[in-house]
Amino acid sequence: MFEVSDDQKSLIEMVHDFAETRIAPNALKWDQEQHFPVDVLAEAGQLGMGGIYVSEDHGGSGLTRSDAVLVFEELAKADPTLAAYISIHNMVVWMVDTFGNDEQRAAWLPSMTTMEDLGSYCLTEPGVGSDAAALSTRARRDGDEYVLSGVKQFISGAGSSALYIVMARTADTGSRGISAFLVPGDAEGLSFGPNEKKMGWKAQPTRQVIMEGVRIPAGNLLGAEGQGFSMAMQALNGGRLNIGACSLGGGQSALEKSALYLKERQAFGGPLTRQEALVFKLAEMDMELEAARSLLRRAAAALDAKSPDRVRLCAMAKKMATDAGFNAANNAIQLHGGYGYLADYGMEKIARDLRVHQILEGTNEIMSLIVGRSLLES
Ligand code: FAD
Ligand code: 2MC
Repeated sequence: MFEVSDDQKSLIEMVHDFAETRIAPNALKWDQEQHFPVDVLAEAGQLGMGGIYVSEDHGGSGLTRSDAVLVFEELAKADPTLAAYISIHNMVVWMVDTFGNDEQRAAWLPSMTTMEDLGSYCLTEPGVGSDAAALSTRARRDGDEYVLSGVKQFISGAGSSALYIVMARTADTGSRGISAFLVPGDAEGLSFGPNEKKMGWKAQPTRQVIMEGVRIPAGNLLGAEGQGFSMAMQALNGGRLNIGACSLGGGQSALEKSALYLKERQAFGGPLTRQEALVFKLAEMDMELEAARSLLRRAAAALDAKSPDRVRLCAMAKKMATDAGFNAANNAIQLHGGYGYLADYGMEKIARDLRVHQILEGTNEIMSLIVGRSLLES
């Protein structure tokens, strides 16, 4: 189950070559300049990364979740920020492919699988994050249109995306009163807040999405009324795996750079690798990452197989992988001493980027809530 097949090795090699040449050399600059490289995303799209698990019939790559986590780990070794945005885009594209009708697929998939058009996933609101089923954005049916009003908070890619999947309330019946809508970026009444100033993820925009009487055709409803929460959660299961994979990629890169650094750095009459305490620290980072990787691949296989325990496993894997990745990056700063704190060495960027993975796509406390609830279910 945990062996990487020959096809997967070729996939990793392809992603590695792209990430090493097109992302890694620029990642620090994009972070410092807060530049969202949409041209490089379009190149990723040309290589099939805009619709990783969209069926080939609809212009996707037709890969599995088990393949996808390999792709995201490899991309994140070069830049967790860009890798994570590509994951969010894939959540959106997957929702259109899985829950959309022929017309919706034809309208959006050709330009989104190539990443000429980008997507944003809009669940969180200023007053509602973890308790997502309490959202209050409204969608009111008016003839053959819906009218959307409300504000979405922390939306990744907002302002640059062509398509916003917006979860909005169509009935006051809790999670079952939520529907999902395809809102084009140029819809009248749609506007965006300023780009948030953040600790990390600086190379992708995070903005409010503001809807003031946005009118969209009734045909832009995704699936049926009342199915929006379920569809949004299903998309998050895979998103959580990918975010975990991005943390493993960032953490692995921090570990490898730390091992090289300790070999080179001289102190007390020799390289720092002579200090067993530091080698033990490397070993601990390696063990935590490897354990989380095993769990993540198990969870990805469960999602591919639609196993009954997939939600629990995806939640477990998200928490363990994002914790392991952040701990590795934080330890890497320590192992680099003062240089770890300098931007040019890249360690502090990895830690800043991975920190938010413990918060978004469901906080790690919410992951514990999901796992805990599953334990108590009879
Ligand atoms: P809250 O829900 O207010 O939580 C505050 C604290 O309380 C947290 O520590 C939380 O774990 C804890 N807590 C809450 N409830 C419980 C409980 N029942 N038990 C134990 N602890 C609890 N959202 C989108 O929809 N789309 C995006 O593209 C997107 N991108 C993001 C990008 C960034 C950079 C950031 C920072 C966030 C993004 N988010 C996005 C939002 C993100 O998913 C939320 O921030 C997250 O779900 C937490 O919600 P909150 O911030 O409202 O925190
Ligand atoms: N997969 C499939 N279905 C799910 C699911 C999942 N992961 N989680 C919940 N559901 C279903 C659940 O089965 C139930 O279905 P039904 O109505 O048929 O019984 C329904 O959704 C409601 O679930 P709950 O009864 O568990 O609802 P509750 O409100 O108690 O808890 C909770 C839901 C806390 C698990 C959910 O709100 C949650 O995951 N919160 C975290 C929010 C989050 O992850 N936000 C991320 C935003 S995106 C982001 O950050 C990005 C960077 C893109």
